[in-house]
Amino acid sequence: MEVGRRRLFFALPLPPQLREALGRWQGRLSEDAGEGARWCRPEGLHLTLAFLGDCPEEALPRLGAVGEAVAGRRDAFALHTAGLGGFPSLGAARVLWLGLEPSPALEALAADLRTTLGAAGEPFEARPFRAHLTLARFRRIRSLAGFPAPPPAAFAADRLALFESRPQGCYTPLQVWSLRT
Ligand code: 2AM
Repeated sequence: MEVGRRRLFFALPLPPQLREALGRWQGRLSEDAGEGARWCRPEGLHLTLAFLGDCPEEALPRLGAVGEAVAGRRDAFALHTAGLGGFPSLGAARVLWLGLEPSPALEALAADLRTTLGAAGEPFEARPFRAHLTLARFRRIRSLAGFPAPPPAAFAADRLALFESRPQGCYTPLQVWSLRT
């Protein structure tokens, strides 16, 4: 990446209890997953809403204004984890993720954020929003169909964050805004 550029994305940070529970589950499953699995660090687990990619340093204040505006008009809501899924599929996966029960509030938040980014002229990855929590990536495509899912959990979606993606899969929130309570 060029000097002065940062790899950024907007996401919901997960509460510590859920990150810890998912980290314990990752630890139990890591032996069964065999070679070539890269488990996402529990401290950086997140739900991506909009992926921005490499951005110039000067974009940070503008992106901060977008995050602040969107968070300031959206109410916090509850989310519920669902079953495991994979990209491209659970039977032939390069990415293992945890799904979420359908949430109109989550869809509305992602749509508001993306519309606001578009109106501000900030480019983002245009792939349709598909809510998931990535747990692991695999060097080779493999079937994960037999994997036991983590127990279902409810958590509060009450913060929006601008994250930076750093080398070695390290995801760090740079700015965090509370949703309305
Ligand atoms: P993923 O976990 O499903 O790959 C940081 O890379 C975050 O942004 C990850 O959660 C990643 O989703 C998401 N993301 C979305 N589009 C991306 C892209 N084109 N390249 C890298 N990450 C992307």
